[in-house]
Amino acid sequence: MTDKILVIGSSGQIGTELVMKLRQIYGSANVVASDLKEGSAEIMQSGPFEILDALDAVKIHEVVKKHKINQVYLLAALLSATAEQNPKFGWKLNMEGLFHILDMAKEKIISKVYWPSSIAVFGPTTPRQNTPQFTVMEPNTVYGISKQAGERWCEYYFNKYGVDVRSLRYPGLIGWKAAPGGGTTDYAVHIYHQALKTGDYECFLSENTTLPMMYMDDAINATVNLMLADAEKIKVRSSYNIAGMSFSPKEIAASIQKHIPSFTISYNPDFRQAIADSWPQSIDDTVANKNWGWKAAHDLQKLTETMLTNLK
Ligand code: NAD
Ligand code: AKB
Repeated sequence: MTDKILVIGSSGQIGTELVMKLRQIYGSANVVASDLKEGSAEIMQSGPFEILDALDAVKIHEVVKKHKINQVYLLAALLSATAEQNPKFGWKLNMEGLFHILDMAKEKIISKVYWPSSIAVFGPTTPRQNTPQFTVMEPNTVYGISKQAGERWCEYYFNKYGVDVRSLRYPGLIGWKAAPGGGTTDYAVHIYHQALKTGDYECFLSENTTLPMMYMDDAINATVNLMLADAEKIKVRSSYNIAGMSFSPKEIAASIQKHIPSFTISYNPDFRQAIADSWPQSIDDTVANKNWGWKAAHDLQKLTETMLTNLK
C-alpha cells in the first residue's frame, strides 16, 4: 500500500521543511500539508493542502478519509514562550490535538504517528550536562509539562493498544527557510537575520546561557529516518534524545564575528531566561544512535556558514 501522509501544523518552522522532504521521499501527491494558515509558496504549489484545526477531530477524520491517509505527523503546538503566556490554551492544544491522533491510530483508521517532543521535558532537577535518555524529569513550564505528559501517553498507547507512535526530543532548531514560532531558542535564528540586516543583536538570554541546538537539516533527517526504521528497532516509545551541538549566545556571536567582524551583541534577558535556565545544556543521544543509527552532521561552525550563506 502506498503511504499517504498528513502533516498537521505544516506552515511553521519545521513543517515548511519537513513537508518538502516527505514529498521528495513519498511523492508530492501523497503528502497532504495542513494548518490554520496557508504555507510557503513552495508548499502550496507542490502538493495538496487543507485548512485544518488540530482541535477539530471531525474535520481531521474527514481529511483523513478524503485523502486515504495512513500516517499523521502532528506538529501543531504552542511552543515554550507562547505557552507560558497562555498556559491553559497551551495545555489544551498540546494535549487534545495529540489525543485526537492517538485515538485514530488506536481505532486503526491510521497506522503510524509522528509527534515531536522537546528538551523542555527536562527540568531544574535533571542533570544538565550530557542529560541521559532516562533520568529525573520535573519540567516547570506548561510546555514542558505538556510534552512530558504527551510522551507518557504515546508510550501508553503503544503498550496498551499497539499504536505505532514515534517521537524525538528536539533541541532548539535553527534553519533559514522559515521563522521560528515562539520558543526560548528562537534567538539563535533571529541573531543570523539581524547580523546580516543591522550588524547588531539584542539577545533575550544572558551571554553564558548554554542550550542544546540543532541545524534543521539534521532534525529533518532524524525525523524521516526514525519513521522509516523497522518497528523492532524503535525500543523507546516515549521519545528519543537527539543531540546536535551546544552553545551560548556569546559563542554563537563569536562564530558570526569570524564572518562579520563588526557584528555586535548585547544582552537584555527577559522571562525566557528562567525557561532556559531550567533546561539541559547538552544531551546524551547514545540510545538513538544505538537503536536506529542516529548521528548529527552539523556543528556550530558549519551551522553559521550555512545560515549566513543562505540568508544572504
Ligand atoms: P511553529 O510554531 O513554527 O509551527 C506550528 C504550526 O502549527 C504553525 O504553522 C501554526 O499555524 C500551526 N498551528 C497552531 N495551532 C494549530 C491548530 N490548532 N491547528 C493546526 N495548526 C495549528 O512550531 P515548530 O517549530 O514548527 O514546531 C513543531 C513541533 O515541533 C511542535 O510540537 C514543537 O513543540 C516541536 N518542537 C519544535 C522545536 C523547535 O525548535 N522548532 C523544538 C522542540 C520541539
Ligand atoms: C522552544 O524553545 O520552545 C523550542 C523547544 C526547544 O522545544 N525550540
